[in-house]
Amino acid sequence: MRFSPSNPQAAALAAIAYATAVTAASLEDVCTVEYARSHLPASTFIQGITLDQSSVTTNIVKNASTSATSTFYPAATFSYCNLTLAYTHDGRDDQVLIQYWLPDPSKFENRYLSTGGGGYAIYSGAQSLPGGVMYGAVAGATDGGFGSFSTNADAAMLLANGTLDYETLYMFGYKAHWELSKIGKQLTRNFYGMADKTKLYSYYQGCSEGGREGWSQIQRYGDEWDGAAIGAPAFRWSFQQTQHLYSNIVTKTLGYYPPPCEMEKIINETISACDSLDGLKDGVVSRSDLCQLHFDINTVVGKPYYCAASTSSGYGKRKRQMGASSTPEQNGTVTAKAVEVAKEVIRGLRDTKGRQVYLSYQTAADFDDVTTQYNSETGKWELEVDGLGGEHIALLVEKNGTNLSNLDGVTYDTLKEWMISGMVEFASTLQTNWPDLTPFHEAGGKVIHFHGEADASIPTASSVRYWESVRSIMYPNLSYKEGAAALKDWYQLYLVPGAAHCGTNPLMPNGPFPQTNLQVLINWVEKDVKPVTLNATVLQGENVGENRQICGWPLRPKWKGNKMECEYDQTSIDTWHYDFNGVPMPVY
Ligand SMILES: *[C@@H]1O[C@H](CO)[C@@H](O)[C@H](O)[C@H]1NC(C)=O
Ligand SMILES: *[C@@H]1O[C@H](CO)[C@@H](O)[C@H](O)[C@H]1NC(C)=O
Ligand SMILES: *[C@@H]1O[C@H](CO)[C@@H](O)[C@H](O)[C@H]1NC(C)=O
Ligand SMILES: *[C@@H]1O[C@H](CO)[C@@H](O)[C@H](O)[C@H]1NC(C)=O
Ligand SMILES: *[C@@H]1O[C@H](CO)[C@@H](O)[C@H](O)[C@H]1NC(C)=O
Ligand SMILES: *[C@@H]1O[C@H](CO)[C@@H](O)[C@H](O)[C@H]1NC(C)=O
Ligand SMILES: *[C@@H]1O[C@H](CO)[C@@H](O)[C@H](O)[C@H]1NC(C)=O
Ligand SMILES: *[C@@H]1O[C@H](CO)[C@@H](O)[C@H](O)[C@H]1NC(C)=O
Ligand SMILES: *[C@@H]1O[C@H](CO)[C@@H](O)[C@H](O)[C@H]1NC(C)=O
Ligand SMILES: [Ca+2]
Repeated sequence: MRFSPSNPQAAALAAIAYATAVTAASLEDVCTVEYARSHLPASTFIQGITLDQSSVTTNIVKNASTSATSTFYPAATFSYCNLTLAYTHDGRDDQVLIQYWLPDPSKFENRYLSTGGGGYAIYSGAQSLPGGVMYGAVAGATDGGFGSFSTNADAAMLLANGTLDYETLYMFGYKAHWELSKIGKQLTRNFYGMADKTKLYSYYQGCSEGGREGWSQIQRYGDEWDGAAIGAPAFRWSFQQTQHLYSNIVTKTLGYYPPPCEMEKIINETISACDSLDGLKDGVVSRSDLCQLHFDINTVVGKPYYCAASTSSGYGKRKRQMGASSTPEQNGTVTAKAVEVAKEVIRGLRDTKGRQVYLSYQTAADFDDVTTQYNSETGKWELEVDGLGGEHIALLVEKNGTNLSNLDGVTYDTLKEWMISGMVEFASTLQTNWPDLTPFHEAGGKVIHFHGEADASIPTASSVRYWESVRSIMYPNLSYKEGAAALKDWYQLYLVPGAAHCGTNPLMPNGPFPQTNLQVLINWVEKDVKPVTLNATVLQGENVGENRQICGWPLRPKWKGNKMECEYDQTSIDTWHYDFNGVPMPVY
């Protein structure tokens, strides 16, 4: 974990010599293979790694632009140098590819940003990188050593049936990101000729698996980061991935496989009924807690639903699995059984003794994991194995494939066993819920952590639980309110009203999304502008472009005469907390 520049004195002298020259240089001057090679960190500056000087590629991209309705950054136009290179781990015949987008020297603002992936990807295409470059940051991404930028970790995870590739597991878990940022920061210093004493601000931005990757760094390498904007992290891995199968087991246990349209109707009715509980009738359930406390889903029984036949991959279909997605016309009335499925899913996994094992989605979130599949031969809706949940079991638990063909014999107790055994097995790699952030805090780090309140893929309460774990571990002697206030100085959690998984929600188009997180974070880190509410924007629908503010947890939004207040409501807060009395260990 140590490194030393090969010749720090020479580097410092050189830095001074060309510091002024570089900021005056054009992209054309610096975006060449020769310039890049001669400004790489020393090839062995990280113990155990050798940079491959001959692998460097560069190309200039001029006037790239982003749209005003992008999720993670606003509209901007910028030019950059796209630099790629490879390195190997000594003693291993591997190759890791890394990619950096370096802003025009005149636009560089002494910032570095690492970006992450989603699902089993450590790199989800170039969509994360603009967020750095537009703010004068060098933005980096890695392929994790999985084979190429378009190869995900799952494709490299299994060497043979029964044998995981543990290097891949650790690279995906946290190593690849540490290497990416170490190399990226030194490259940035060299490339722009920064003097050693000049501060290089280091940031992370990512959502979902990318959010887990971010926490993997903050938890382990606290002093490497000045700030992180992290959305809906896929952490507490073995619980999170296994819980994707919980909804399937609910339908199996109750013996009822609802047509997707029936579940969609339940959501639509829930949204209509709960919209106004937050004090503002805008089509957005900004208080899923009040919805849970005051809305009786049984009232939906008997309501007619209708969905036309469809062959497209529209709402209500499995979005993350391959294959045909045609559904027949669905016409009926909501059954008591479907409502039972909905209630059981929202309650979260309990074992057969009735003890709580894990948490679940918020009321008014889509029932994505419930999705059944239509059997055109029998004309019936049947059990479908959730893709992400099945993949975790097949790949990392059974270690012999990437999907699970069926859920025969699987019960609530099986899910519990998978969650707990995975907590042990992946504690040092994927679990990523270490709650002591002292090194990060002591180094002055800041986190903006956000999570859509209607997330249908990673339960919103999962983020609340982690925040609560950090609060109780780091401020054990403070009251809840005092601990929350202390945490707010450096770790802020925001639940985004109506938002889906790492994005906007078509069912609640008037909800806000915190598009400018990186700017807000930069202002906090570099100018000490501590957010009170989180800046957000409506990104779709009739109010597109309008500014909104999001309340910081544990405060909750409540409109009084069209004015939003952030209120403290203990009864609502309590609905977010679960007592996992079915798990014999603390689950952070
Ligand atoms: C980029 O935009 C600038 C400013 O609008 C313009 O002068 C320049 O010609 C553009 N370059 C390219 C390659 O499009
Ligand atoms: C960056 O460079 C890599 C390697 O040459 C290339 O595959 C990729 O398409 C480039 N990206 C852009 C945006 O130019
Ligand atoms: C594992 O076993 C399955 C079923 O026999 C087989 O289809 C698959 O190719 C094997 N995978 C590997 C990586 O050996
Ligand atoms: C639910 O609401 C959406 C959007 O408001 C609508 O498109 C959809 O048809 C509704 N679904 C059902 C089953 O009523
Ligand atoms: C749905 O079924 C009801 C009852 O059978 C029928 O009256 C109605 O016309 C059907 N609606 C559609 C759009 O098919
Ligand atoms: C994978 O392993 C599990 C547990 O050992 C076994 O039950 C299952 O049949 C195996 N599947 C394949 C495709 O080999
Ligand atoms: C499971 O994986 C196998 C091999 O990759 C593939 O042929 C099959 O279609 C997959 N099944 C599902 C349900 O995705
Ligand atoms: C909490 O209080 C106990 C007892 O006074 C003390 O030993 C401990 O160091 C305190 N912990 C922190 C984190 O301040
Ligand atoms: C806040 O968001 C608005 C758009 O909703 C944007 O114009 C403004 O620049 C943002 N503020 C910051 C600090 O990013
Ligand atoms: Ca509302």
